[in-house]
Amino acid sequence: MTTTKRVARRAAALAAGVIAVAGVSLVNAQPAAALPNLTINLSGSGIVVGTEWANQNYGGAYLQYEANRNCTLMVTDSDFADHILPNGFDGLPYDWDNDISSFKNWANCLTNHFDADGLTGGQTGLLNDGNVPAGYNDRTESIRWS
Ligand SMILES: [Ca+2]
Ligand SMILES: [Ca+2]
Ligand SMILES: [Ca+2]
Repeated sequence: MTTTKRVARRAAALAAGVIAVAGVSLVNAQPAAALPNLTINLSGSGIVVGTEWANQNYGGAYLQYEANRNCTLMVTDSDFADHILPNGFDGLPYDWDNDISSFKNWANCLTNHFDADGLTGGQTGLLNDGNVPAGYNDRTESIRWS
């Protein structure tokens, strides 16, 4: 093994150790269901187009979605989408699937919540601010804005 390779492997091992320690401290500090606040860029950034909260009435952890423009006023198009919410498949110690309970729109957007990944399964239809309708509470796995 070359010196370069050894250094790379050592760096990888150190990084893995840091991640493992961070994961343990997260688990120890908070219940397993605790979710982090995250900002997600859909296409560019700088303009908030939607905010999704884990609890009803805009409470608990949130996902903030940004883009580089407003939604168009036409509601038959698809301005932005998150096809897969942040979840454990990336090795993350949390999972935003099936947790969203309220949301707000910004920048002329309306939000459509889908039951499954990739804008599939049942959907709420485009809605204005509020709690996710009872039948879709804690079921969202992908989102579309128009
Ligand atoms: Ca919830
Ligand atoms: Ca679901
Ligand atoms: Ca639109």
